[in-house]
Amino acid sequence: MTHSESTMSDRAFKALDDFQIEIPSWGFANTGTRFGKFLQAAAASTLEEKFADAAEVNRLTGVTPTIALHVLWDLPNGVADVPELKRLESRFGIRAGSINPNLFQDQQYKFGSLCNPNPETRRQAVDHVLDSVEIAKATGSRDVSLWLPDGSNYPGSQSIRARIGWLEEALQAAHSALGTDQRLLVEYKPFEPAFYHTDIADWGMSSHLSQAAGPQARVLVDTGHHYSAQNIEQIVAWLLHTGLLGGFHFNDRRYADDDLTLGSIDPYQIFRIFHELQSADFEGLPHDVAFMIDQSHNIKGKIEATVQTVVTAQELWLKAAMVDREQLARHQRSCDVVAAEELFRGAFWTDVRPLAAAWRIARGLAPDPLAALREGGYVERIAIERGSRQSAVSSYA
Ligand code: RM4
Ligand code: MN
Ligand code: MN
Repeated sequence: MTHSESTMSDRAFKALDDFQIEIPSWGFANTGTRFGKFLQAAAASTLEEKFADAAEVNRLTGVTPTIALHVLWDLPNGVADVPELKRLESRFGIRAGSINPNLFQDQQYKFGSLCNPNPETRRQAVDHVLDSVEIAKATGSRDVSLWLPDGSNYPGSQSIRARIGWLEEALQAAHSALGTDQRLLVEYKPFEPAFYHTDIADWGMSSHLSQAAGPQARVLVDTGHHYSAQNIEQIVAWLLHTGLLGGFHFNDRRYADDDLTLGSIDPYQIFRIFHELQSADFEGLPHDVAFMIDQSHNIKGKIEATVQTVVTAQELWLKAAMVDREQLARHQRSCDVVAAEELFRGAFWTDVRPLAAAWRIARGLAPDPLAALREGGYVERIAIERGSRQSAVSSYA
């Protein structure tokens, strides 16, 4: 190995040692579109099955020790379900990750949850968030990750400003229930399910609401929750600068909130986001960002899709680690546009897969997790075990 090759592999190993990502329980369940669901024999319908699947992904990749949970899909009895969850944690070696309230499926939320004009409905929604904070305390989860469907469909049908006030009050109430180590993550989304105005539509609104809620609130960036032309890495840079970046929901999209596999449509986008994060690390800018996946595997096999996502995330993280940031800073200072751009593009085009495979072998993992999944027979086994019952588990669509 030449000197530069060994520097490259040291850098790659360090980058991969630092990288972990949380996988969503709902990525293993049957989900669909608003037109219907296609059921898969191997889909998980119980919390136990979701933990088993998460453990298989972690066995193959070694970088997914936590699973994100949606309260009503995974812990419908609230804190009373936590002892069972603890048993699953020790049995499968997977921990509960972020706790996600469900403020979007019950009938009373037709006109909104935390922003509903009916004070009784707002109270119920706040209570659900407070229950979620309690669950997170009981599971030892740091992050309560909040996404609301709230908004309106027709101009003039709601007071946009009144709803801002209700939201501030609700988030302050949630924040004041947090333990000292916990955080409230505030997710934004431009539209859907509301199609005229959405109460938390962009990062500016999330930033304001996080600051109004309190010092432990942060913004959550879901990569699919932007208009096509938006420069997401610039939003990330601003949130790093203001200290408000709390976490990501990674996925990909071609049109809107498509929840497709990370990097499947535009891998360069994720590379550019990872570059912003790693350049903040390089410059010593403090930040604490949770990496989470938020995808819906409607067409692909669920475990296959999750493994593919994790491997893609590692590859793109590794490509971003290939940027020579000292050299890039020199090109930026001298405004050498083409040299800077070529250095940046060159990192993106580096084939990092051999480095990722070498890292896996060194860590006692299979060099190709997707191939190992196929060879291991796990999916075939659970398809036989689970396939006989097509129970309707609750999940979106
Ligand atoms: C939303 C949003 C949330 C996710 C729900 C299921 O579009 O992305 O993060 O929890 O979907
Ligand atoms: Mn999301
Ligand atoms: Mn979404």
